[in-house]
Amino acid sequence: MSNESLANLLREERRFAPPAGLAASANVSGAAYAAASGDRLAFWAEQARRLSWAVEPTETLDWSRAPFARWFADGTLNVAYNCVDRHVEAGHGERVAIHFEGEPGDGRSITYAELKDEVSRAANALLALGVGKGDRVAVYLPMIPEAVVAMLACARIGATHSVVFGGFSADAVASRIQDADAKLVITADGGWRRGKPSALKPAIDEALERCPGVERVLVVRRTGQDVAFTEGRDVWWHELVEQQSAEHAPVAHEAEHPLFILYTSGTTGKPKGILHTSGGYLTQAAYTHHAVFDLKPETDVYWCTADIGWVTGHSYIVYGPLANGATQVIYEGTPDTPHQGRFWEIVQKYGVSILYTAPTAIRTFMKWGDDIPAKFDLSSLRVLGSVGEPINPEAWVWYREHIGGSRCPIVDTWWQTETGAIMISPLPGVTETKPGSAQRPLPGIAATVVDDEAREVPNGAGGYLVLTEPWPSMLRTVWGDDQRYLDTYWSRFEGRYFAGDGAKKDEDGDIWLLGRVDDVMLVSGHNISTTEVESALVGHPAVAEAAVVGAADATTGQAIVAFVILRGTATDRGEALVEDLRAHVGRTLGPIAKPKRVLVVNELPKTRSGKIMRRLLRDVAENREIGDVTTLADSSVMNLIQAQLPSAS
Ligand code: 6R9
Repeated sequence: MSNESLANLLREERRFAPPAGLAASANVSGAAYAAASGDRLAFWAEQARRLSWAVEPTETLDWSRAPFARWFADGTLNVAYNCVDRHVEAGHGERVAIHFEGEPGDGRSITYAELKDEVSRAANALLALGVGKGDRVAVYLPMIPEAVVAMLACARIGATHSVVFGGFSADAVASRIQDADAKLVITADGGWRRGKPSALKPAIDEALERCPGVERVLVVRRTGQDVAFTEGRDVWWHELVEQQSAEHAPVAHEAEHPLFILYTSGTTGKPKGILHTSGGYLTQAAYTHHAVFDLKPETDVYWCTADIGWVTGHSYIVYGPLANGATQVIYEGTPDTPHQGRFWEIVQKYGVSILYTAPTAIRTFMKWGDDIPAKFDLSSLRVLGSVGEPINPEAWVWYREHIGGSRCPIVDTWWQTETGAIMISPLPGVTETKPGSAQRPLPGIAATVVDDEAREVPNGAGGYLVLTEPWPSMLRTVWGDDQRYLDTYWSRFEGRYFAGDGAKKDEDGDIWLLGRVDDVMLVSGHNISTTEVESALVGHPAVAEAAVVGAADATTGQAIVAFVILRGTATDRGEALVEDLRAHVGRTLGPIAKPKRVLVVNELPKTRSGKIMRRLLRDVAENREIGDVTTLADSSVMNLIQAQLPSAS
């Protein structure tokens, strides 16, 4: 990727200062940057003190076997104690930890005292099933409180959890169970999605035909569907867990004890089991949740809409918020059930003050129309977050105006399963925000943009995003495959972690993410970022969502093909609009970025965490057979898209 080709194609001049009130009482001020860069390790040692340690660490970082890191290695702690018990001991037992909202409209509120009892019972149940420290437990559950309880129960006894998306197939679950060599699976009969019970247990039954290492299956009853039960193997959660004692004394584990494995799909090959450990991970999850969302645990109601099967659910539903004693909402279902205002109804009902969601959701809400959120009282909101993909400036501005009432700061948070916690983001009381930019590495984090030869690019230029110093919540390895850890993350640029994302620095040195480098297009010798062309398209009033890919082209090497979803309000949907969109991109970014083809579709292929799978669109654009669709949220989408297209050109 050459420097000039990624340089400032898109000009975004809008700026938003932090609200004065928030700035005056923010958890973290601008002074944190200087304090942390003065002595990064001392900064993290101080952040580690937010946690309760059984043995306080005296070492901060051991980097002697770089890039294999050890953080706080001589300390010991219990992660579940930090997330639950200590809040009860501090007198906050009556505070609500979780407001659970089921999709059918059922729900319950669980206090920290109740959560402590439930986690203790579940920990005792795991022990009764023969699970112990160091064993792996696979969790395949819908978005229900038992998912949180199951993860914390594992953490409490030192078992390592591996959560698998409830939407994944039996094949995907089987390969993950085998790779982690899990002994126990925790699942449910099913969960509610789009008004219907969707089954989970049959996928486990099928997967386990290939997983002889699994001894027991613990099954939560959620939907009441009929399920097959294997005698001697399967046991109901409500029968086993409910009969356990609510007393369980937490034992401290080493800071580097494996807390969880989480598989990233990757584009090719076998999924990678990303390994996270305890003390460093929890330190950074807790610190970033405190700093980036400005959480005030006594008054805020926090809601992260991610699925527990995604890293965002791990760090910003379970570990970060609970370590900080937050009150949060957990919602089981989809945003359009039973109506397209469900999210806003939930914000109004619980008085949500901090909302963390994904650009894909925001663009969907834009498509549904401004009038839907306008029907609800969203005045409780004070901080808005975004994660998962670059957020297009128009979607950012829409989020600010229509959800945030033009008063809430937006934090666009860049991070990865591998980084464990947020790395680059504005701070809501400090940063003057720019729509579409994640802006600046957080205090204690070192990131930059380099060119092909690993040289740091000057302001105004683009290249590859790298992390230049180790951080507490970094992955420790790829489970069972140290070589793959080295090859994937540490071999492209010596001594630097390569994130796989393209990025540019603007004139102020702020970072703009440009999408995965695998997705960058090469048109007549120019590198063009998918993100920038998509943002230009979403900047047109008729467009709600866009995905662009480079398709092989005899003349230009690759040609830009754009798939667009129109807003509900768009009236013209024909040839004239397509021409207008091409011209609009040409005007915004320059003629080189003009899509050769623009195809209007109703759906885009996305993973369950909301990322567009451009690889599949490339298959369509190049008239190839569609590749592996197993990680799609809805695998029928590709058929729909193909049926909608004009016969291949
Ligand atoms: C947390 C999460 C990681 C990849 C990452 C990047 C993209 C995430 C982003 C973003 C631009 C943001 N990504 N947040 N791109 N701006 N704010 O999403 O983890 O599922 O492992 O994905 O997501 O491409 O490399 P994960």
